[in-house]
Amino acid sequence: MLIIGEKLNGAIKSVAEAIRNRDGAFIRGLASRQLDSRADYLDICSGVPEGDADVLGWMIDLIQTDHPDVRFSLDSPNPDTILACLPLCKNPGIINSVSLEGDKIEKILPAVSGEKGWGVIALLLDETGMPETVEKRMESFHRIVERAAEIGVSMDRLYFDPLVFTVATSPDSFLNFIGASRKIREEYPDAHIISGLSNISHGLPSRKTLNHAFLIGAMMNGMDSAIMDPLNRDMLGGVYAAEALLGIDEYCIEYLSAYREDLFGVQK
Ligand code: THG
Repeated sequence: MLIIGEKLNGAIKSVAEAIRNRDGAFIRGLASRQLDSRADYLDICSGVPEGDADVLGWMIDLIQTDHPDVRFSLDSPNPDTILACLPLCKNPGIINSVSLEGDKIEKILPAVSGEKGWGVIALLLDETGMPETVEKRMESFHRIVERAAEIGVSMDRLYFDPLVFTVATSPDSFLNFIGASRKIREEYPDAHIISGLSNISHGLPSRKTLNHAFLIGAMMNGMDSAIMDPLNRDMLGGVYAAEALLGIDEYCIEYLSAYREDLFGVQK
């Protein structure tokens, strides 16, 4: 499972404050802790419309100084921000995200087609707004696959986010998510499927309980990457446990090694 650490996001109050004060030590600490908890990529999102690219550029420089091998997930609604940050990254990362909304796909896919190693998260979203059915998601999926092929971005570089809404008001939310995941996997067995874990529980109490159930359920139905909090020990444990159950962690080697490193935070 590809783990994208979600913590460096201006939507989190303490991070917003650190960004406002340009508190480098706070940002560097969060980066190091997530990498120690086996995050493969660090999502960075400023959470502000003004000076978005400056904030991300500041974070990239800070974190790369400590961790020259770090890979970023550039998370911005503004394609120009993403394009401005791309050349600042020493290592190929992931773009978060494109969709069929606006001109993102047309701006970003051509720019990354020649950039070796860069991945792209593609939301299964079109001009008509949030998808309510599996069919709508699949329509977007096929259009994105086709456009990416024309531009020269291969399937293995795309991470499809089927989108999930809170189960508080969308009772079919999870079922639609896994419905789309399964169909994608039927058509392309190696396709990458990704999601954030927190939208499912919006407006409900004990969100981590639902997020955890979502993580396991989604993994059992083809999700192979997630934007998540690797510092949440239960959640990280869930990743390793699900991989062991799915038989993709042969002899539980990764599970055992994470346990030995005390990444699950349980008593030995
Ligand atoms: N898909 C894509 N990108 C995304 C999302 C997605 N980017 C944003 C979001 N969803 C994922 N990022 C976050 C970042 C922070 C939190 C939730 C989602 C958050 N974190 C809590 C905190 O740090 O305080 C802790 C949560 C926990 O302990 O589990 O709320 O869906 N493509």
